[in-house]
Order: sequence, then C-alpha cells, then structure tokens
Amino acid sequence: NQTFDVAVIGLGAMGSAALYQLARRGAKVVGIDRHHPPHSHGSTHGETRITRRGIGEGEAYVPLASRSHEIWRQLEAETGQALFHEVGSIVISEHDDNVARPGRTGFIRRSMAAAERYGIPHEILDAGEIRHRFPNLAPQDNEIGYYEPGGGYLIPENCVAAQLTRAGQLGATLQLGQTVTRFDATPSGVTIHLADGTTLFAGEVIVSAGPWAPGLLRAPFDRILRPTRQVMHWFALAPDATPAWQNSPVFMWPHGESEDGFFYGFPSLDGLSVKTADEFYGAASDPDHIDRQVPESDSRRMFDAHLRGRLVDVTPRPVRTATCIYTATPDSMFLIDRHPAHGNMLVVSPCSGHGFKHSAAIGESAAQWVLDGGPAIDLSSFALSRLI
Ligand code: PYC
Repeated sequence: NQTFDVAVIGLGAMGSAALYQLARRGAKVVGIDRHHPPHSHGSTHGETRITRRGIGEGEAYVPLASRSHEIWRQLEAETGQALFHEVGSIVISEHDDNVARPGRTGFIRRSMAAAERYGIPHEILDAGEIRHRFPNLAPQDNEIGYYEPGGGYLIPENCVAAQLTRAGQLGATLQLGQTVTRFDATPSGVTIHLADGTTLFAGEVIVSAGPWAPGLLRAPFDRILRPTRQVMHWFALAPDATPAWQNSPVFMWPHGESEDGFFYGFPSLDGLSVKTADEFYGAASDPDHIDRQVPESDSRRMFDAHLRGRLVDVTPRPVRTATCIYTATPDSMFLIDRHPAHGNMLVVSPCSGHGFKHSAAIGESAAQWVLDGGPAIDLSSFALSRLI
C-alpha cells in the first residue's frame, strides 16, 4: 500500500541518511529520487569529501560532525565497507589574529577556537613543521596549520549506497528514477505526485532534494536557495611524488584577502593524481541543464590561482574533472527547518557546499524531528526565520 509514515524526497547525502535513520527506528518509510543514487547529477559524487570536527564555519556545526563520525563507524561495522578514512586534516592559512579580516583568513582561528571549546585533539604547526611532516605541502613562512589527526575524508558514493542498502534491509521502500512533480499538503498528511502518474501518501515529508528543492518547494525557498555549478579537478603527479601524496592529510587553504582565495584537496587515491577544487558562486544553475564540460583552460586557471608554489610535485596537467552543485543560502549556513506553510514538511538540505561531513547526524536529527518532535542536537542556527 502506498501510505507511509514518512516520505523522503531526494536521496543524496541528507536524504539517504534520513531514510536509514527512519528505517532503523521502525518507521514505514519511502525514499524517492529522480535518478538512481548514488549518482553524479547532484552534490554527492566525485570520490571524496573532507571531514573534520574543529569547524571554522561555526561552533553550531561541531556536534553534527562529531556525531556523524560515530555514525560512519557504526555503518562501517554494519556493512563491512570502508567509508571514513582518518588520514588527518589540515587548514593552512596566514598567521593572523584578526578574525574579522576580509577573505577567509579568520577560518583557521575559528577552527582552533571550536577545537579548544569541544576538546578536539589538534596541533598548531608552523610552516617549517608543515613542510617537514607533509613534504607535499609548501606553505609560506607566514602561514601556520591547524592539524586535526582525527579528520580525513569520506567516500560519498559509498556512504549514500551503504545507507540506502541498510534502509532497504530495514524495510524502507525505494522509488528510484521517479520524479516528484508536485505535492498536496494538508494537516493530516501529504499526497506526493510522481511523474509516472502514481501517488503516495505520507504523514510527514522530508525534502532533501538539494538543487531540485527550489523548483519543488517554490516560495520562499526559490528566493533563498541558489544552486551553483562547482568543478573538481584532478592533476597529474610528477614522477616519484606518489609516496608523499599518498600520505597527505586532506587540506583546506584559505589565502589572500578575497573570498576567492581558497582551495582544498585530498591525498592521492590512485598514486598518480590529486583531486583539488576551489569554489565559485556564480549565477543560479538549473540542475537538469548544468554544463558538465570543463575546458582545459579552467583547470589551468585553477592551477595558477591556487596550486602553483603551494602543492609540491603536482603538474599543471589535468587528468580528470567533475562538476557538482552547491545549493547555497545567502549566508552559506545550512537550512534545516519546518516548511512555513506545511507543518508536516521538514526541509533538510541546502548545505552550501560544506554539508557532507555532517550528513549522517543531520539524517539522524531529521528522523528524531519527525518521529519524536525534535532533534537531540540543537539546530536552531539553521532556522528559516533568519533568511526571510
Ligand atoms: O566542508 O570541508 C569542507 C569543504 C571543503 C571544501 C568545500 N567544503
């Protein structure tokens, strides 16, 4: 029968986590996705995502990242799959006490403050120590590192697949390759219309549709959420660079005075190339018509703007690119809240490009919210009211 306690629309990072957590709690759930997750059409692909707990984006995120680390380990035990690679994480930035300076230089100070406040193991390294311990990274003498040995990377496709598999084993229904065309919400539940003409009914709905959320939810979300195209680049390593790059921590590197002065990257997974990316907040993109072509000149620009002189033995030769989507809010903070017009819809999604590491706990929080009346972790910083 097509009646459920909860429906989850969109099964990327947040939706797959929510579906798994709901199924664990014994709810009758259905998960719907227009593609077949894990897929490469949204925001949850491209081999790796950084995770760390000293969260420079704000201390409200720390409990989410910390709880997520516990859930990833639990999922690994349940599925026998490696999801979380604890290779360490480092933020490298100018040594500067003025957190209010333009650009992202305050990020490292806020990361340190979050780590101090929550007792997260970390070390502050000067430039010489960074170069000695991580010979693939070449900071300037005026740069320092916030190093978190418990940070690392997640394999996003495997995390999504593991959670969907577990949700299915626990009784969740999956409706994949099914587009939600519209919904009719009443106080007693929500009728969800699918493109194949069928309907589902659910008492509660979690909308975790990422870049498709503005089109589905419309006002006020279509004014607030901006899906933006982002590119990840893999560059070839020089001969003999493999060991240093395979032993690298993940890294985030804010530099300069402008918001554009930022890039991040990962250890080499294949021993031949490294993945890095910067961030670009251009015009809103339609997720169904995003330009997936990346001219080689874009990779060269990325290399010249960020990598040259900072990453050792990485050549300017791009070997691969991938395009994904950030769904950004105006203040780049998350948006996790009830729909203002429909008390049985929870909007859980737009994570402005820094959400994956928190997604396992966001899924758990969403399940607690719809089943128990509220999340155990305080999510009030992510309320809609700040944006309307
Ligand atoms: O949240 O760690 C992160 C991140 C790095 C680059 C984009 N987001």
